[in-house]
Amino acid sequence: MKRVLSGIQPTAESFHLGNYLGAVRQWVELQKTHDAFYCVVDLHALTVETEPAVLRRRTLVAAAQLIALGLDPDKCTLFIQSHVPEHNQLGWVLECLAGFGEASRMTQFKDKSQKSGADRTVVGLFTYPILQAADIMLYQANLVPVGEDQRQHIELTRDLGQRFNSRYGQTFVIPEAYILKSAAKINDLQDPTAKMSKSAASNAGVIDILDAADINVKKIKSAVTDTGKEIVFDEKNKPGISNLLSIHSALSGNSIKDLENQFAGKGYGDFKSAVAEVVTDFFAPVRQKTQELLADEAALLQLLAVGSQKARDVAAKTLAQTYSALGLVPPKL
Ligand code: AQP
Repeated sequence: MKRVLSGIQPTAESFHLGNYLGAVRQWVELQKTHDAFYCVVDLHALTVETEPAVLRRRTLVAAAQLIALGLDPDKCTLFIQSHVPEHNQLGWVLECLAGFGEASRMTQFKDKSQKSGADRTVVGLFTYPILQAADIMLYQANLVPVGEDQRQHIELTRDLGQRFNSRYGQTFVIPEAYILKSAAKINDLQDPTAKMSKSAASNAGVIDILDAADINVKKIKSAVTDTGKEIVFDEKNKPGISNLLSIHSALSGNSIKDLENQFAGKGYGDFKSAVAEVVTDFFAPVRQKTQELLADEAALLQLLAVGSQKARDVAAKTLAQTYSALGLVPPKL
């Protein structure tokens, strides 16, 4: 079975619709056909200053939410990144292989550091794609299911893996990004030309999965649409309606063509109500299941402990091979 690895940051009280459609939904499918490793990347979350109690809560909420969204700890290896110290160890090795110039070209770093200014940008934000490369290669992953915004980071991972292999001998599997076109990028409801993102200036265009139904209904009903009346998919001229069509289609399973036919002659109001219903119906059971899992923290931690042990078994092997290839002297046992 081919191996899959992906991670998600516990940097919000809930995942948003973009995280689910761009990434987690693929994770659920891939666990059926692949040897899948999924982690809550809490070390990456340290690139944003967070209260310890908040980080702790968000990490557990993230893990519970992943299970509620369909990850089955019996079918995949689900763990918390900081439980596997090999991530940091391989991260350092890759930092010593990555060029300053190539790390500087990461557009996510450029965008985020520009927003907060150089003095408030930590070095960890700069090196985060390299730690991410370590997250992936530690498990010799073949595929990395992510949203479109992560494509450049996967390219960096491939470059680092190829460089290591050609300098020190075949050590790493070179992974490929697994990005589904249909939901590669879900956009903000208030600014449908920008990706839905938890760090958007306003939360009004972000659908948080764990929010109460009435909040999300209100957000969808106030989504920015376009002039005109037709409900047709046209990303260039009708980005708002196109985004809502993508969301409806992804969650309901109806094709965009079917939806266009179904809503021919109807108004934006009717269409938004239908999108709101699809979204709230889809996520109501997820919210409930997340709450149930969080209510028994000991059981949740036990599930994660099993996952970390499985992850460490693989990670330790890759790290030992890497150190040996580099000429680092192993300790005498
Ligand atoms: N809008 C999106 N459409 C499709 N996929 C998306 N992803 C994020 N936003 C969208 C995918 O979600 C996964 C988790 O990524 P993460 O843990 O790095 O979360 P994130 O990228 O930090 O989420 P945000 O909201 O995009 O955060 P900021 O604002 O900090 O950049 C990834 O696979 C990502 O592609």
